[in-house]
Amino acid sequence: MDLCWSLALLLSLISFVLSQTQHRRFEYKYSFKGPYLAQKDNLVPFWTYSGNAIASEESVRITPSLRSQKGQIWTKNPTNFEWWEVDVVFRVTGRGRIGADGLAIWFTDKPGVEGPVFGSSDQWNGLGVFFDSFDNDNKRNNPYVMAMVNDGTKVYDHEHDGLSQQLGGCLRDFRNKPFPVRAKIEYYKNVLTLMIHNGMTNNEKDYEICMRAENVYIPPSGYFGITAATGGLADDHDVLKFLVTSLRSPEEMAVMQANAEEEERFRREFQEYQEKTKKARDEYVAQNPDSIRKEAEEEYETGEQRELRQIFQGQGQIHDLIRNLHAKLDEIIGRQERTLGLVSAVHSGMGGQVAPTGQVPPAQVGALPGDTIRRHEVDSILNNQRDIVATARDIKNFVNDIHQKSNQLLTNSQKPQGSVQPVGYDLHVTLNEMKEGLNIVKRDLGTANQRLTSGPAGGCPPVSCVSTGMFITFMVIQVVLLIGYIVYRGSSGDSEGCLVRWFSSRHEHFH
Ligand SMILES: [Ca+2]
Ligand SMILES: [Ca+2]
Repeated sequence: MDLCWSLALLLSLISFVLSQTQHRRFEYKYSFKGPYLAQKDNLVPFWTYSGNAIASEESVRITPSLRSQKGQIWTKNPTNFEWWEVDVVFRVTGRGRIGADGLAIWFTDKPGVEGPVFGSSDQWNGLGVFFDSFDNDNKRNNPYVMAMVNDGTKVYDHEHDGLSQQLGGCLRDFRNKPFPVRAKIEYYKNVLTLMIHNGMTNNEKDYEICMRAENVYIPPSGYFGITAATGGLADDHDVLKFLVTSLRSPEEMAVMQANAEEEERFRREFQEYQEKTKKARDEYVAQNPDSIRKEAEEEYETGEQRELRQIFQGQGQIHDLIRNLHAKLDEIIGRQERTLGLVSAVHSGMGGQVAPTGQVPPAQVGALPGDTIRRHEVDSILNNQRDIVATARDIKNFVNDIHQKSNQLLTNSQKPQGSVQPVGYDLHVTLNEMKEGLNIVKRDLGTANQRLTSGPAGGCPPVSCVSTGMFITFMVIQVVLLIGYIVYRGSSGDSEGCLVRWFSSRHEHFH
């Protein structure tokens, strides 16, 4: 019986997981990407472009960076799937610190025509995702990315950058990035999600969520488009890739699989299309060998480009490190919260049992991890703090002293040279010092004298003292000897030098 239940549970779990996984298919008829984006007739397969847009092999320049330009590119056919994901890779570049006006990605019931909303017509029916470069309402909140749904009645509030009309959005600087910026828009089961890759790294996974909204209703079938406009200020708006993936729920897939021929036909067509494109590309290269050379040249970089690349690589590494740190910090915070939860659980358990209010908890509780700091620890911390405060005060006094002295020195050095004042001051100080020194000597002598008179020996200590009579006798003998020696050396000359030498040697000896 138990086995039956677990099996049933497992099966329901599997069916739940399956119901959540969507079937994805790349829709090449609603996409474009390089190389060989625009073919030799300058047309983009399955797309039409107009206005100031220019298609090249690598990208579609929706507007060049010239004033008052408008460009559009729209799919030729409406979609035959309800849910989808669009991945748009683009660059907005301009020489100005501020750019204008911006770029819009559309999904509407019919293709737009040239108009006031980022190059397309107003009062559309469907979704618009705007990359608004210019701050019209001067709220310092641009470049801004936002999504707006319109049922064909609303007029876009250009003056306030559509702030009150948006479904959601985020502040992102998408201009002048080292790598292309990417936007991923997913519309699945009436949930709209917008993810932005800010173009600071070359890592395709660096998407961040910009907005998400539920209960979003737009036409089930429509046209994809991308338009742009410039104003008084201008940017290049270049789209490198526009990739559409259809998303089908397992129920829809079940219906589709019943019609397996349809799927097989799509697969065959896509294969043929890829082969045809490759052939056309090869032909083009055969006719224009210069294009290959140009690509090879682009592999070389100038010193400036290299420096920039290195800076961005370094920045990318820092970015990665910060992200790792962030993850670790989150982990630590998680652990801490778990620990705190455990501790509070233990605490509340103990509190209920042994620590009634108003009573000192027993010592046992002190051993628990949730215990607070104890009295003697508090005392020791307080004592330490007092010591630190006292030391700090000493240091402060010392510093004040030094400050005063240095001030004195400074005032002295600032006084004009040649005046009598500094000399007088020095003299004064020296005199004072001498006076003080003399005082110290006097005091020391006084103390020594006192000690001698009050000492237990009374007079001379018995060993090292010589009586006055003995000393005088010794001196007399020495003088006599000295005179005798001088008389003796007088005849041989140079008595003076010898006398000095002898005297100094005696002197040392005496000491
Ligand atoms: Ca604007
Ligand atoms: Ca604004």
